[in-house]
Amino acid sequence: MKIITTTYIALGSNQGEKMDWLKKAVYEVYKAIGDVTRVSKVYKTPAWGFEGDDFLNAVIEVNTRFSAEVTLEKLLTIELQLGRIRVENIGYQARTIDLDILFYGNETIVSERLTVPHPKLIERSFVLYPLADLVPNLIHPTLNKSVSELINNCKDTSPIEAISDQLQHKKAEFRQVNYLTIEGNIGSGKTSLAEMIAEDFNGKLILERFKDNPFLPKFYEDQARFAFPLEMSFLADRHQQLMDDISQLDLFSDFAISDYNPNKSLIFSKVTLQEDEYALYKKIFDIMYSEVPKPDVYVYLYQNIERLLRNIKKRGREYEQNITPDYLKRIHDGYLNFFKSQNKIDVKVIDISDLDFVANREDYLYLIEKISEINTKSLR
Ligand code: PH2
Ligand code: MG
Ligand code: MG
Repeated sequence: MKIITTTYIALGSNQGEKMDWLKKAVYEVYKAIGDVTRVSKVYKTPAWGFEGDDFLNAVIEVNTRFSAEVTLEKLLTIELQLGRIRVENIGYQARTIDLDILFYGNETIVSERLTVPHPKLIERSFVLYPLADLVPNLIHPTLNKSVSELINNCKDTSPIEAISDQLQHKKAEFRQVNYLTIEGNIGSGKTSLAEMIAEDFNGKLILERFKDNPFLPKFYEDQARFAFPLEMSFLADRHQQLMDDISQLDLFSDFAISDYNPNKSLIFSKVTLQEDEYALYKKIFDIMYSEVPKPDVYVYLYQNIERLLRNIKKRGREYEQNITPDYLKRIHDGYLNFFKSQNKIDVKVIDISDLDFVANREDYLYLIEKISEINTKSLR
């Protein structure tokens, strides 16, 4: 999972309802790129480098999981959405909205499409002043000067004045419960989603440890022979881990989020074990889990088999590559049957077959909203 990078983006408009364009841009950046954590004052500035209407300029701080290149791509899309028309080869033009990456973490990037930090940043007071509202002490990674120092060295003397109208920051909201579980079939993306939510909303992440289970590769080779030791081994591991994690819930996290639930053991065992083996297994399970805390909210991500297989291929764990569509189907049916047979836990199935919450932030925001709705209801 890509970690979050803080980027500073310059906004400029000198056409139409300029303030509205800036506000719309903040919202679109929030939806497509990441939380807009802080906003500068808005400045009125004369057109710099060409004859044209005055500008409104501002800078926003954005936390994003997208690379600088993808961020640029998404900014260009937003410019188009907000009615920007570009005519090639005639220099600067009036625009409803211009969105430029100033800094991206402390990276320096020089490619055909993109130069970061923005090469003209140091010449422009309409960029440096709003930037200094947010990060006066930020050091330019190649010039080794702070934004304040860059202002002192800047030769741009054009007038610049903050207006009274202001932008608002915009962050994703999430209604938490104490303990949330994200479940799903193999390759559904449950771990990615749990990681993203934990990171964005200060949750304690409880991830299934699966890589070090020595029976798993063997099981995918010979299911009949290795199903029972595999399930027993998962049972022991999950129990120990969950007891450790839950008992240590730290004071600094607001809630706990896991990418599995112990019941998963039953679901998989029902699929993989012989009937008599399963009966024995269930007995042990019930003894072990009678005291373990249950999640307040339990989400099941439903993904279609075709995309599960694609995801499994893409992440490339060797021992998973022989998983068959039929096995995935049986696991999925196993989950659904289990949910039907349970009246104690309240499971919410969310269909994600048309979503890509890693590539599209709007899909992620949709999921957050959905899960928050569940939280409200289940708390009533
Ligand atoms: N952007 C430009 C060229 N000139 N002048 C002002 N005042 N504000 C801008 O944002 C601006 C400009 C090219 O992007
Ligand atoms: Mg520009
Ligand atoms: Mg631009």
